Amino acid sequence: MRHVRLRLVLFGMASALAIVSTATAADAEVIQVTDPRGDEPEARGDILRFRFQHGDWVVLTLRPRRPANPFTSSAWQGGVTRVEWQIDTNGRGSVSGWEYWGYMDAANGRLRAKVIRNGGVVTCTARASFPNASAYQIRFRRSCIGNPARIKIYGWLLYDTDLSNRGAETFDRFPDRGWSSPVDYG
Ligand SMILES: [Ca+2]
Ligand SMILES: [Ca+2]
Repeated sequence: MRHVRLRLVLFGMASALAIVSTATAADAEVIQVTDPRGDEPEARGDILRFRFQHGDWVVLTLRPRRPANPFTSSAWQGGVTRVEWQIDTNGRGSVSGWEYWGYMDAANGRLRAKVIRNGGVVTCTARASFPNASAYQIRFRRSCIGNPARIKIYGWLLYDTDLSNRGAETFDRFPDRGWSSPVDYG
């Protein structure tokens, strides 16, 4: 009897795991793209990979060649280091035709992130993080950008190499030109 119950528990766990992995695949389309190594010579400003996930939560992640801890590094905390993501939600994407943008920067030992509608209205405070001490990430609910069917994105990483010198920030764009492939809500 005890063994039967244990098997049922295990079976139940396996089913739950299967559902979780199916749900993850079905709920969000994800694209992962590489960015050229060295198109920005400064390693801390050079994006190697970016990832967009479009489920009930939109999760935007990019990985630089050499991460700088945004909670502690002076380039983030004292400088103008930041990531910006331009977001097209209506598919009419001329590069200037974005409907929303999001950013991540840092000050006072904290990370900050917001989503803003073209025109300047803040629609959400996003959650910023530094996952695995290797990537910069923001996440926000899909409703912050009007629950679109698909999104396209481009953006950039600015890294402040000299806090005493205004304008001394690196620039790496992702993708290098135009928009990303569309990312459907799945
Ligand atoms: Ca790059
Ligand atoms: Ca690039």
